[in-house]
Amino acid sequence: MKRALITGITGQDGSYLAELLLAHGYEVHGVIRRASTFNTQRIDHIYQDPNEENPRLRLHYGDLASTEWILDLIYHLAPDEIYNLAAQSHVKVSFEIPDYTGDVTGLGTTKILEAIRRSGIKTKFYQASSSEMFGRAPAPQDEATPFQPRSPYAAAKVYSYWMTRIYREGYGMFAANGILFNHESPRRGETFVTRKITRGIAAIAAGREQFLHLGNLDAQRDWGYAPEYMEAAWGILQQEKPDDFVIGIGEAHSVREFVEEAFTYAGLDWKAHVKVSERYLRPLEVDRLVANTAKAQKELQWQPRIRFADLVAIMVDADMEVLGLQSLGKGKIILEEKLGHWHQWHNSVSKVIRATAGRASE
Ligand code: NAP
Ligand code: F7E
Repeated sequence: MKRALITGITGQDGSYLAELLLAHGYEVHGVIRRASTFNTQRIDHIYQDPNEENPRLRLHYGDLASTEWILDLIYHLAPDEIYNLAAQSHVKVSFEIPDYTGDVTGLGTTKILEAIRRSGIKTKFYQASSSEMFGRAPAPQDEATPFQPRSPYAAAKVYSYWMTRIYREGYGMFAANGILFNHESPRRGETFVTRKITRGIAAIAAGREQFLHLGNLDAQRDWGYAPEYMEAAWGILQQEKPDDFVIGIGEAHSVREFVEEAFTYAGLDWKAHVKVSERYLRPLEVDRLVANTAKAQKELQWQPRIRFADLVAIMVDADMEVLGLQSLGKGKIILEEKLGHWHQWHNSVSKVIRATAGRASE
């Protein structure tokens, strides 16, 4: 049985990756942070009692801001695969806490790479790199596009990207970067724009709110569906040789288009409900990101199946259901038609959406 270690298992991606690896028969270990409030809502449905015999999911405390746990854990577990998904991942927040973001999103990666090297174990390492690294670089962006980061978050990810390559080329480690463009889902953090919009729509439909306050509506992103991006992340570590891959849809939409599509799907007029507020603008913006995924299509045989309108329907449906409203139900059908058994509405969406209801702001 293969053994994997996931940092950031409580996040959007970590929770889907854990489900995927369990479905593939892995023993999965996840790193969680000690918190005074619950931070495991996204994985509670797959939690296994550690007192049971041979649980296939096990959790360990650790924080990338410190080092004392990493070497021990990696040495004793000797996982076949390590996925480094932990990060302070919010771009706007990274302007407010730039040094912490550098510590965790940047230096955190080096701590893991160095622990792998010192432990002497043979493992495959995946680094969650980001399209934000491309920043101002003209679209479309591919593996050869030079990075022009526009935020402390992006700069920290560029550092992690290069440390991953340095350990690969310098020490012959299997260390690979997945350069993932924006990917979303009903488990997306509530302060990222897509989820903020779909939660806002549900609150308006329920009569709880009248307005949704957003920032820059002109920015364009290449938005895909998170579960199938985790299929790509897994595929990157199944290659014979470590390499770097761009993963995205290859199609850009503005925030305004997302708003229009989502409000229209819910039968609402966005112009009556959306207000633009300077509060959500950033000191620097990334205007347009579009993936060129030719390499991933050829070498990983990876193709996105969920398109823009599908993603919007899935997310609006889920947030309607979170508030106990009747959804249009297209999302469930889309998953049945396009995704595998490991990720269906009943086993992956319904079980989690209620637990992730939170508070929207940034
Ligand atoms: P997310 O939902 O924000 O999850 C981040 C995870 O990192 C959470 O499990 C969080 O734990 C953990 N974490 C944060 N600070 C930590 C620390 N100091 N020590 C240990 N763990 C810490 O992010 P995501 O959307 O799943 O993204 C996963 C990874 O891919 C991130 O590295 C992100 O930067 C990168 N990425 C994301 C996208 C995207 O569009 N989603 C695109 C490209 C790259 P808590 O639950 O305790 O907060
Ligand atoms: O912003 C604009 C905002 O915060 C998208 C992270 O997962 O993807 C994510 O970073 C766009 C930006 O994602 C609001 O200015 C307008 O142009 O959803 P976001 P992001 O910054 O693209 C990359 C690939 C990552 O790696 C990151 O970890 O939407 N926008 N109004 C807004 N954004 C937010 N958050 N809130 C607003 O009210």
